[in-house]
Amino acid sequence: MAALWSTRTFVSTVTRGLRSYGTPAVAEVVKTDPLEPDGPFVRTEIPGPMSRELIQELDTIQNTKAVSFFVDYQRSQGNYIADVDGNVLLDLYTQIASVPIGYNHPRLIDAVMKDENRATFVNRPALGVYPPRDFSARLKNALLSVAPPGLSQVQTMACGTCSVEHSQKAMFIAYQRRKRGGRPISKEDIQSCIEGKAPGCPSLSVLSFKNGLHGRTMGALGVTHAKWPLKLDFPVPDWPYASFPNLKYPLDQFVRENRAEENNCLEEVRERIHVWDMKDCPVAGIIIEPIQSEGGDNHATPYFFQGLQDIAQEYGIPLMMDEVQTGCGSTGKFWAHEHFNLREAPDIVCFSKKMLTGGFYYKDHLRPEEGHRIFNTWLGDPSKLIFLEEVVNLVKEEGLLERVEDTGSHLLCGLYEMQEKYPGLLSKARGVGTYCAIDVKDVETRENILHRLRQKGVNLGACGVSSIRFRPTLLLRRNHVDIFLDVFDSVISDLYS
Ligand code: PSZ
Repeated sequence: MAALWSTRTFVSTVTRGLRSYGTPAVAEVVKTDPLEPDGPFVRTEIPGPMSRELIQELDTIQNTKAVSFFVDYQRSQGNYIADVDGNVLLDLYTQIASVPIGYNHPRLIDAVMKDENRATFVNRPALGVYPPRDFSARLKNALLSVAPPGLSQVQTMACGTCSVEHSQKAMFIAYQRRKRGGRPISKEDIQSCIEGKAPGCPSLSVLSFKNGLHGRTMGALGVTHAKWPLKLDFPVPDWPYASFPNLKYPLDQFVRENRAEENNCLEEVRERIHVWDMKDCPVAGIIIEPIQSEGGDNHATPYFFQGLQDIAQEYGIPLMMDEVQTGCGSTGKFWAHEHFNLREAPDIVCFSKKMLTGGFYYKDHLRPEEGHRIFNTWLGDPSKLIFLEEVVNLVKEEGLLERVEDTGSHLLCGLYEMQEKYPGLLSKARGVGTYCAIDVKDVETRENILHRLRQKGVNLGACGVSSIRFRPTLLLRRNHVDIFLDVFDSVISDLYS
């Protein structure tokens, strides 16, 4: 039985340098992390017996329908996730895109062990009221040292949704402040807002894009237009959304068609702004993902984003880039919007996931004047800044952005070869850095492929209608990609025959 599930053979093929996807395979496994295993190891079905037992137990307490398998985090290392049944999988999905430098990275373990960090781990402050002495230094070292060019204000938050929600509030506050034109907040404003009525609670909206996902709280759901389980049964605000460009890939082969599509979408943005203005629910800001992620890894070109910034500026409203999933290096630039050559920085950039803390960078004009306006109890967690500082230092010291670019081009070449080899089944290989995806002919086949990949020691995720998406750590190397491509080829060839 064990032999049936074992994938060790793939590793030896790779290390002998027998395969080549576009570029020569490495002769030896280059170890990113000395503790990382040489390859996946599968000894049971996944989820295995222990996972199934734990799922059953948990199911008596909460709904477990989304659980894949139970994890042994102690034994997970680098790019490999270990489950409770003794299986070790190459993890190309990494906790829904949120592990920057692998499991149990020695630098993070060292940070936990340091005496001087103990108080930060043990005491969780209400950061807006009782910040620790080193808080500004930590913000500077961790967050501002990688701030998107042109943004120097930052607010931490607990998670991605929370960051989006509070960014929207920053936009609404700025919008109303401008509308008041210097007039102080009135008694009527204060009275009416407590009752949830105008003028204190104005009718305002945020424009977003079809298939976008920005989070699950009510304001974030107002700009989220993907996957029904997020929205069904909730009284979500009725805000405008425009179509996100539906481009043909590879982008450089369909420039003319794609330009026309992007122009149509930009026109739709203008039209939507106008319609909501007529409805007396003016658009106070625009939110967009640089690569639409949950919605299917949909890309748009710099032309589109530049055009969107022009529209935002024309209407005098902020443009907010949701980099919760794209941020922190996996596109080969620290922020995905840096690929767009925008005339100036977006007004707001939200982050979370690989950044380990949630939050948002913003321009000065979005800074609230009063205290307690963008506020909650914790406002994040400074212990996450300790980890982020290590991540940021590693990115710089080890040139991880260059590595992502190199590994990513190798991965994309491999995906192009696979779609050529299996036409009708695989299509639309696309990506920037290691932020890659490929489409499968239908959703059932996609689920089947993901299941079989897992049984052979590769953990991957889905997005959109029938796409597979890659969200590895920043430490992934070509030899990991080769391991994946071998497994992928064997899974697909089984299905194709
Ligand atoms: O089902 C879900 O709630 C999921 S699955 C993946 C996500 C959410 N991604 C989170 C996300 C994101 O991708 C973007 C672009 N913006 C905001 C969010 C929300 O972040 P969290 O989940 O940290 O609240």
